[in-house]
Amino acid sequence: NGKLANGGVTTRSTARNQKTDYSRWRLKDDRGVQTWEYLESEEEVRKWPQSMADKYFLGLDTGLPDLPTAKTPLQCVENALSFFAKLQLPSGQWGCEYGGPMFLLPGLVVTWYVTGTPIPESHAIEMRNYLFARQHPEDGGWGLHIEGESSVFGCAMNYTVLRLLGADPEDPRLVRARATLHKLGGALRGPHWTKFWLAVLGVFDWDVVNPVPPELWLLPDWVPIAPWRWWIHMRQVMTPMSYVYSKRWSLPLNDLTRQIRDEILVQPYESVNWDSHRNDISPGDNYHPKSLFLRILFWLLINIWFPFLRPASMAKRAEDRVWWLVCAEDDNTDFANLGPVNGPMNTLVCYIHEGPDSWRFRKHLECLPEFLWMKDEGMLMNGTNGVQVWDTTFAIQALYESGFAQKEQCRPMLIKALEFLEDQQIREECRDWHECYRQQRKGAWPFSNRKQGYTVSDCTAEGLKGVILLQNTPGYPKLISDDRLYDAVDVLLTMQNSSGGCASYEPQRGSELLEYLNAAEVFGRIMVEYDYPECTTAVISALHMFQKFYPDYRAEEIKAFKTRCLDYIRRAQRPDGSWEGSWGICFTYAGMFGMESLAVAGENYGNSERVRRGCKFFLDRQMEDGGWGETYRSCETGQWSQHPQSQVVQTAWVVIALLEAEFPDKEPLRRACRLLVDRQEGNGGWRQEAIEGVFNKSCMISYPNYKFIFPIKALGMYAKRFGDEPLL
Ligand code: LAN
Repeated sequence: NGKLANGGVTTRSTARNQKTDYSRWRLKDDRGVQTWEYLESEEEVRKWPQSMADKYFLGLDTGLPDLPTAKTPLQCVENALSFFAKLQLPSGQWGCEYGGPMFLLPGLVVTWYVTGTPIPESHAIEMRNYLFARQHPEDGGWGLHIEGESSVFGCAMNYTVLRLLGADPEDPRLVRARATLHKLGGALRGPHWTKFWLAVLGVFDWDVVNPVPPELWLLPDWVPIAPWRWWIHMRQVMTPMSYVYSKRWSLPLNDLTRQIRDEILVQPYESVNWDSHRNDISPGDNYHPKSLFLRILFWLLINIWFPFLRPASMAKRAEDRVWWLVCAEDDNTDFANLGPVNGPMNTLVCYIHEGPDSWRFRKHLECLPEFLWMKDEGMLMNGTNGVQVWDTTFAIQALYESGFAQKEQCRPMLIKALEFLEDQQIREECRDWHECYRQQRKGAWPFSNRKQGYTVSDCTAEGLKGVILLQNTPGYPKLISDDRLYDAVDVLLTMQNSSGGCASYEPQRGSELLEYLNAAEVFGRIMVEYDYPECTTAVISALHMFQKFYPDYRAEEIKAFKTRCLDYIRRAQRPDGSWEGSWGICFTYAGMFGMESLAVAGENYGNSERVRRGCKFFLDRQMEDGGWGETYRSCETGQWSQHPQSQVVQTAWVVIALLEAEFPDKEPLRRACRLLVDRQEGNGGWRQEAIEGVFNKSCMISYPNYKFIFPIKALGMYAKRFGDEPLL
């Protein structure tokens, strides 16, 4: 029946080098809800032909003809468009892969496994293929993200996943991965999340897991460490995790999990003193070492609170409260959940609390595949349930800036994109939004889709910009009423921190000292919201654009809001002229936003020393070939780290920054644009280069559409400024 039997059956000979039939994969796009389907019957294959986008994502021949080589910037944009237009998905959006992190698939596969969920064979095969394809050639291991050095987190979790998916421990690729894991000290030296998932799987004893007490959710709101003040991703992960921790729930041991124990530990299971390894972590995994304060707190919880003081009634109350919060999250996201970590965890909680046949658990199982993505290398887990709204509104803006939104040829495509944004705007508040501490969201745009339903400051801002631009261009329908735009502005006006900057999902709710409670070890700056130059810029530029068309709506508040934002942006600029990015790599990304903010304030190269400093920062780093290249190390260290190769995406970011700055000298810009044109492929696309995005300082994440969107925007802006002359 096409299903892989669960329960530790290792299909030794079959697990090697299998591949599914790539001509059977289809991306289903149901109003921005994306799933990859594997068609089992010939009949289905005939009825549902593969699109050019499917083929492109799967690395199949797209049969696209070679285009005439571009000489001018707009010819290059024209070529790019003929390619990019074919990637538009049926609902009008430009979703794509969102891989990079290597710690997401394990949560899903462990959850499937421990709940006895059958894993479709097509998926198991391609997940194995992806993990094999992403083994580092030097040592056979995996890191925190695809470009990161092998770590215990990456090796222990992905090795375990391969075993759960039926891979043979004697397969030479597993033998190598195991050797690397052992060299790093074995799975016991993994971070908290490794220990948590392995305890759930029954491979580790719960004594090795640092405590996650659900009682935290019984603290009154005024307490400075109360979880409602934490960054949304941390509290939505900590919530289901605390439930499982409190129950100390584990899968009963079976043959496979017994074998995994032997394979990932460097000493016999029976000889392990679990408690002594709670804080044991390999140096390469320990990006953010735990504070002494946190280690003392853990000691007190383990040795005093849990064994002697914790009343059973309180445990019950805490678990009940957490269960209520889990249900609220599920209801408010229609089971999509905030992200790929809490999605599987909430699934597990529903399974534990309500059982395998419960409605809630079943609903989760239906939604989990929305995190999966299929590509030429196999199947991976995306960083969110997609990038739909975000990439679509950026695409709209790029086409607008390059003058193409105004042309007849692009109108049908962009009307579809506008319809998508119309459909995805969030129209109502959450249920019990105050009780579950959610941010105001009516009128907001999310990052992925409306179903997920979380407002993000810059997603709302960029969404608003995309809509305003198109709705005020002749030939476009007005799909979103003024009232709905006002709703979006109302949301934006709730998003400012007291410092003046804007954060991501909510304004900062707790002190940055909460970072002393950061127990995840592998990430930095995760406990509370911060000011981000990227988010702040998106919000001011959106409000600025809004005011051009709607000068009367909340005018005074918007003006004051913008002033505070700009003060923050100016303060955030470093003495060398740069801004440090948080969501893209790194100084090139944030510099583009910083310059855009200053342009909103009317500052340019001619009148502002800040802008000149910003330009100098970039000009000092322009490479021989005219491009820019920065590695992800910049994000980890906060210092510029030069990439040996220039990068198309970063070069486009800098071109945009310099054009925002009204940098007067054409030559450096011409050379940079020349590089963008030279790197264009015959079919109008660009090749994937180094990874583009980041989160939490240490984990990189891919934005594959950026290689189309930003060159289009940069070249279009260049042509507007200097004319569409050949770039020679
Ligand atoms: C994202 C993706 C989008 C990103 C931008 C909109 C680009 C940014 O400007 C604001 C923050 C936001 C919304 C963001 C926050 C953190 C996310 C959700 C991610 C980087 C994608 C994956 C990441 C999430 C935390 C991954 C799960 C990992 C955990 C540590 C819980």
